[in-house]
Amino acid sequence: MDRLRFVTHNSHKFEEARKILSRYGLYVDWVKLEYPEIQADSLEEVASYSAEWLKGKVEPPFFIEDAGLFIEALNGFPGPYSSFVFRTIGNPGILRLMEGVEHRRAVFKSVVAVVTAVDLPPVILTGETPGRIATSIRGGGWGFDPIFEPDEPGGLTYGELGEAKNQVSHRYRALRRLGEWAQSGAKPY
Ligand code: ITT
Repeated sequence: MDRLRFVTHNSHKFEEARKILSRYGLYVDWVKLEYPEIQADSLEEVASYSAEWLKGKVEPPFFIEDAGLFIEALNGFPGPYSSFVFRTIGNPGILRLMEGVEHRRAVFKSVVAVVTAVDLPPVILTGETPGRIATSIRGGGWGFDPIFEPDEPGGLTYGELGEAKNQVSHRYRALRRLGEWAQSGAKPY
């Protein structure tokens, strides 16, 4: 496999995935399509359902990716509801919820569901980047980038990291598994 489709309506996600997977010799075609996302407690469930729904509509091999920001002090909120929360209260709203909160640990998760054939279940690959919620909006980027500080390299938000985000991000950690799998021809782990 040296070419596959990424179904997403988010151009930032596509651009990051394109760059990450090119390191593994994988070429990614963008299918800009909206698909239904169920409400569930885990990103894995949401991604599996969406991948099944897309079978027969998009030609395999293709993948989708569902991401979420899980904030410890908020018991994992917004998690699978990250998209809705970003659209409604946004970064200023998250920072307001975290006002005066000392414990700022959070993890950004990525779940990739790969469909290689319509008669096979999607392969689920996950990636996690631990970090913390910044106390102010810092740097550019998109989405939660300016408020999430990954532990590595430390002290900088995704937004301040710029291109270096793709060396440590949750998306990189999930997609490198896809890249290594495609390169080796072995079963994904
Ligand atoms: P899809 O079409 O691929 O579903 P989406 O924008 O709905 O694109 P997700 O549901 O995966 O993406 O992401 C949930 C929210 O988390 C979304 O609103 C983004 O703003 C945010 N997000 C996801 N990945 C991010 C990243 O790498 N940096 C900053 N914010 C991110």
